Amino acid sequence: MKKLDFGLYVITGENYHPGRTLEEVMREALHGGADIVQLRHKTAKKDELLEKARLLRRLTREYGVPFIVNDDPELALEAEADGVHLGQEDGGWREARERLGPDAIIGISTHSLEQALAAEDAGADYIGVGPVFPTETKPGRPAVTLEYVRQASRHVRIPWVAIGGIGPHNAQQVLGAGATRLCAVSAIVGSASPAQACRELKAMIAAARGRRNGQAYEAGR
Ligand code: 3NM
Repeated sequence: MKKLDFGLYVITGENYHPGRTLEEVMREALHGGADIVQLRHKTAKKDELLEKARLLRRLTREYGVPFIVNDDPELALEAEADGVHLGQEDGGWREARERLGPDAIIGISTHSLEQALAAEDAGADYIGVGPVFPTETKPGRPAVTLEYVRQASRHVRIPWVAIGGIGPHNAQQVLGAGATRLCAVSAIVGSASPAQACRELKAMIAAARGRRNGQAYEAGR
């Protein structure tokens, strides 16, 4: 059984803080505590993607965290990634599992509880729940609001991560709605200090988990 034990999920995106490189921002993010990393670069061509994937594979190995590739099971294989993340439009979940094998991590984006339950049935290892807030990183996709986060916290049994417009300024609301894992792109890679942004989010996740365990403990007495 795969153990997916992450709190903070960082996706590369394409818009780093001015003057910064992918390697710099992701090294900082890892240094600041990113627990899992995904390469998502919608405009890069195949060789450029492979080069970025190899760089991230090297960095994530150095820090001992899983590395996921967006959309492309073949690229995941070629770059020796730990898995692939697929959107609703990408479909091909079963094909990805067949291609990558039982040990690969397969994540699926979901935008409703119905999609979440279908992804669970399809054998996803984790799902994304979002976009919680409107975000320019995924334009045109309406926000699912905190309501879907609340539903996920009640009904989803596999690991799920809240995503979309989340940063240190609003993470508390998302954690308050029941999330225990957060994913961010712009709040981290667009920050002047990705390491600091990660540390802040990790501290908030840890505090929320602590409160929850405390409550469960008290409720159980
Ligand atoms: N997927 P930011 S929202 C890549 O809801 C992505 O499935 C989403 O970027 C989903 O942290 C999103 O900059 C963008 O808002 C997240």
